[in-house]
Amino acid sequence: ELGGRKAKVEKMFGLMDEFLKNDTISLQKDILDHVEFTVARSRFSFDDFEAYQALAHSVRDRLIERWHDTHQYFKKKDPKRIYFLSLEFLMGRSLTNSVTNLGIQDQYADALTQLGFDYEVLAEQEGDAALGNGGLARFAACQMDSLATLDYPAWGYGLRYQYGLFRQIIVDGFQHEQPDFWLNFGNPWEIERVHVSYPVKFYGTVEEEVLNGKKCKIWIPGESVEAVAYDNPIPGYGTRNAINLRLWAAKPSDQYDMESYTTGDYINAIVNRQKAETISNVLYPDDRSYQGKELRLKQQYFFVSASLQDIMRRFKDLHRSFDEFPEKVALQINDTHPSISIAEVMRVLVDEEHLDWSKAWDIACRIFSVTIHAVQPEGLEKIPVDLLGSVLPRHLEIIYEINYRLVEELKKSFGQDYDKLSRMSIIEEGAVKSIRMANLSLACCHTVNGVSRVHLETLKTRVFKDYYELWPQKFQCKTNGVTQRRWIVVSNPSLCSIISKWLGTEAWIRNVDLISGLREYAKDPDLHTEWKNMKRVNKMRLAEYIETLTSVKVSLDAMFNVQIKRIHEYKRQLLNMLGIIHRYDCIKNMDESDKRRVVPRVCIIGGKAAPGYEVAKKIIKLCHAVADKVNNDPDVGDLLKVVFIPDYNVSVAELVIPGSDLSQHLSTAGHEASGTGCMKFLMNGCLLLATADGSAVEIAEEIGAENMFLFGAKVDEVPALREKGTTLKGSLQFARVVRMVRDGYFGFKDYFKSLCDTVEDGGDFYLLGYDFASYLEAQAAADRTFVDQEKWTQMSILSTAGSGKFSSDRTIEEYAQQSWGIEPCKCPF
Ligand code: GPV
Repeated sequence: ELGGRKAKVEKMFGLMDEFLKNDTISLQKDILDHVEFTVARSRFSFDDFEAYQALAHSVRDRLIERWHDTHQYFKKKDPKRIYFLSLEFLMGRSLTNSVTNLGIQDQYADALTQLGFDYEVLAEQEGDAALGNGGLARFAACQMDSLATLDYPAWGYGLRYQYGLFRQIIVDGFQHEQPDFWLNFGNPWEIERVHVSYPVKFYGTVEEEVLNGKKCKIWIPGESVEAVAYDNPIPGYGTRNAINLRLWAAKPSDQYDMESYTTGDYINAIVNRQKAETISNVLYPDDRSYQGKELRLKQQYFFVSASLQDIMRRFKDLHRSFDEFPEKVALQINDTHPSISIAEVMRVLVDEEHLDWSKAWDIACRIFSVTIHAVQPEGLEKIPVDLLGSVLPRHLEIIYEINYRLVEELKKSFGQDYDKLSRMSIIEEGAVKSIRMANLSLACCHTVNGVSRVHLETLKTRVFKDYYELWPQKFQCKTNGVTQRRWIVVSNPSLCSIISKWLGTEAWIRNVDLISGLREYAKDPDLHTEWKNMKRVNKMRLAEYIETLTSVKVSLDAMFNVQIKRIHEYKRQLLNMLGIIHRYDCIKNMDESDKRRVVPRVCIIGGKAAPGYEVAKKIIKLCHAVADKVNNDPDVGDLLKVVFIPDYNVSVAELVIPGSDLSQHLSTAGHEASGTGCMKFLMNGCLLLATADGSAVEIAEEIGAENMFLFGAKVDEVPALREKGTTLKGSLQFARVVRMVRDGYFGFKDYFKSLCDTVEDGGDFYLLGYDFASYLEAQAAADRTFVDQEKWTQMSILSTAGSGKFSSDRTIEEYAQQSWGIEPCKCPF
């Protein structure tokens, strides 16, 4: 029997190439089949969206083929696997990325042209998968691409939200949020796995039981919800490997409410059952603020519990004893959001597998590593004890036990230093007694990763100082990266061709270090010509997009100056706005001959404000108010345009970044853990105007500080500057522009008052006033350079050439070697 099955498997592998051909005719046939049988339209009449759906399904088939092969192979080899747990993944669109990674872009483009369709137009039909907020979530997506491309045996686990990040619409310059019901028209990129489902329990009580003469605890849960798997294949580039991103959706379970069915309240019983689905309904749209909400905790535990059941089932299929668990399993927790998994692993090992506590703890400590993305101690997640005790009573007990043992151990090192012990404790005493999820992670994880060198320093010296002194070896720097597949190959095909042509190879797409080979040609006039043409075409595309969305016409000769990211006070979009106002004010006071020396600028801003974040929303309104005034002022003309791009998301970024000349990264030093947007701009040859914060410090090392525009207070100057507080005076220029806003020069005087207050009157926590002069100087330097197009182009080439370090491939290699201890497992077919 076994021999028979083996022969069958061999036969299947042998037939592999027989399936799904990629020549033009086969692709056309597949697309038309999907038009008829999947989309159920007649092949004689279907529109662009239906064509996109059919196209997507034909790509999906090819993904599934590789994905099956990869998992069959992983199963055969049984390597140590990395499981990447994240509450957020910002995948964006899948079509072009998948086709590119499968390596059949030209074939598809031909096939579609012959059918009378345009590949690019169809690609535009796809909506974004926006199951995340910002950098943290997009970074998770980039890491998945690198894990697949580098052939690592990896799984991603997350939540399948029905509603992704809200859509931003702008009405009279104000942000409004609309639900993103992204699944309305179906999602061809996921595979519903009705048979892969697990019960997830909540509430209830903990009871004591005697088992084999030993006392043990058992959890009698009060509610059960079913987690159903939805699989999203992630193809690698230049490999047959395709890994899996498994997202869980909540469905009602038929356990536990049988009672109501028999008592006759049939309708209510069904309505109540349906409430289970709310767990995976909606993504929390607040970047980095923790409010101790029950639903949020349930989301975290729901996806963690389902994922761990899945991981343990897979492990038990092949292994008998949990002794081998750490040799086969690495669990990465993305920020503290999934850290309840530590308590869950302990619960399963101790309560269900009946391991000794110390044995179980030893296993837990060998499998977990965590990456922290926060900078501020106040930004760390805390869960009120009462809440945790009600939703997960057994987990609360387990956390108390972990903490008890932790504190006993800490006493050995620190004696009776109670201040220290209480800082390091997992339990925070106080008005609201809470669980510090970061401390739970620190106590257990073998590795605690920072996302840039500056960030790791902050973790060591400020945020987790006590823990660093105790366990310095746990702390590691893994500077973030982004995938050049999406951020160059897919979103900037002309740049991609230029790089391949000048390097004489496409190998940089998998081995991005080669990109430094461009340095040699940084002064080559032929390369300059190609480079400038590429930029011009990308700017043209962006200009069209801007005009369609905002009706503002922009000049392609202007410098496109861009700031796109979530709106936050620390990211200082307000500094950008005040700089724009200053520029406007200068132009207004110029005579015609002065004006001729002004470098024309298009200032592009995009980003979402968390729905409850008032200051951020006022900044968005200020952008619009300033834009209204400036764009309609005949004194200004093309010298200055201000554009707010609504509903910023991944696919908007793919369009905007390649068309930018200058990008701005203005966080007050010490506040941006890393920043990853800057890396995408860097790869695309956009110059950076930035503070020496997060990864910008490392970018300056790679490309040379002279090739970017750095400004502002340094990380180690900030605390002292803050101390000085009220005595710190911003420049006269700063006072003047803030006054313009206060006086209602842009209207909405009362509305903007509190916004102005945040940077004046002794406030100005983020030091806008202090940094203003140096910001203007950096902007002036950018102007001077832009006039010298040769110099600018050279800096632009050197930016791309120096971007190699900032590939997520490098980041993932570091994680694989330093944190996870995993090896590639490349599907040979
Ligand atoms: I904490 N980040 C985020 O997007 N959301 C969060 O809740 C938190 C951090 C970001 C950081 O702000 C960026 O500096 C960083 O580049 C990114 O996470 C990825 O590490």
